[in-house]
Amino acid sequence: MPSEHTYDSRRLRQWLRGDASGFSRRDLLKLTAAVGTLGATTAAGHPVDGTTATGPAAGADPAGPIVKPLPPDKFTVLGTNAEMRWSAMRDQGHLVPIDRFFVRNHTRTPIIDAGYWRLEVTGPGLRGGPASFSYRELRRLPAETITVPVECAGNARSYYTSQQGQTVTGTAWHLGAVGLARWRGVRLGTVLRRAGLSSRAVDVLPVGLDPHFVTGGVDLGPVRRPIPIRKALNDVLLAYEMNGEPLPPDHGHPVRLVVPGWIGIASIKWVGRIEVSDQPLFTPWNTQFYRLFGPTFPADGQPFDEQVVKSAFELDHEAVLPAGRPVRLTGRSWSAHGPIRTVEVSTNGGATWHRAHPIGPGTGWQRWEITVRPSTPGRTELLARATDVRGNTQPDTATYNTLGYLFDAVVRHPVTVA
Ligand SMILES: Nc1nc2c(c(=O)[nH]1)N[C@H]1C(S)=C(S)[C@@H](COP(=O)(O)O)O[C@H]1N2
Ligand SMILES: [Mo]
Repeated sequence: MPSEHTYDSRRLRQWLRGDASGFSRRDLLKLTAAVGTLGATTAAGHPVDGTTATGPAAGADPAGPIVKPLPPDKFTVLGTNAEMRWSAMRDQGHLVPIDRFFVRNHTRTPIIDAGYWRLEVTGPGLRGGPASFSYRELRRLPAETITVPVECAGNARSYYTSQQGQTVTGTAWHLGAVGLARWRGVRLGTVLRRAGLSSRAVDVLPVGLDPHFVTGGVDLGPVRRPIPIRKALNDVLLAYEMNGEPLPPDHGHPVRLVVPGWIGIASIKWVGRIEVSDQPLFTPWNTQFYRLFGPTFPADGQPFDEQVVKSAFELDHEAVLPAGRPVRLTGRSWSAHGPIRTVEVSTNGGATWHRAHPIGPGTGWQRWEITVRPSTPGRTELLARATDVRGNTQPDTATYNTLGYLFDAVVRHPVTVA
């Protein structure tokens, strides 16, 4: 079995030769000519799309793109998306509660009745014809529970601009486009095997039932991004519960994918169809978006799937800390590659660093705390830098890419000591 990276490079060569299924290089060039831009949203986070309701997804129409309440002490709304405010996580437990979990919608949350919903599994990567599963049938298959984060590839994107002075397109997230939940569901591999998986299967394409994504007047179809069969059979879950509750509408009701360690776009919500191919698949979500473009990357962009290491204080920007008194700072660090080993904190813009104390067992989603005594009144910056057990750490500068993905640098968190 080739590694994912080798597979991605081979798939890219095939795509460049025009050997593509689903979304060809010619399609992309036509689209780029028509749209003239690669961003899905403007820097201010406003979608540049119109939305069309299609198919079984179009039920009762909620007032806005997101159904659940978005109180301002828990969320910052960015276009069709809502970012978690990290101050809302202070002294919360290990999980991010649903009432503060971020939402990333390309268009809007569809209302889907689980009683009528079906999962269709189709394509030449199956031995026989298509298979179909009802919600009840899925729930009767062997269940598994995993506790993993979902994190947008563009989380922390705004710091490319505010810290590095670089122009990027896409939703201007701070650090709140991430959340850890306990997901329960059935393994994708179990469902694919029951559907009659063939040894010729190469890619698995989950397709969302939300409205088509339309940008610059071009209909890009339903939100969908292929997953190589090796990953699909390894640890991917078709989840129907989140933190012990039925999956809420905004997070993919009735069923979504959860793809551990990979960027959020892999975890397709409201999945209605899964196509199993016998050749590499292409969609705008693995050619035009969610690729690394920029001076240090190949001209046609570098594919990527995995998340990086980040840290956040459970504190608002511009918070005021009392001078000369002990202040307990809390935060969390996370890595897709293993447990967090150390977290260092600086309260003077990086001049000196101190070890934070872990709260709870060492995992890839680590709570921590540190008591500091800021003395000099005035503005300063808090910094937190995590390192995981494999030695992955947070650099001072993130590698620039035009779409602003994978910002892993240490974030400079502005506060005032008074
Ligand atoms: N069908 C569908 N799936 C989707 C999306 C979407 O817009 N439509 N957004 C993706 C992106 S970019 C992210 S980061 C995650 C966000 O999951 P959440 O909204 O549950 O936090 O869902 C992914 N799955
Ligand atoms: Mo995302």
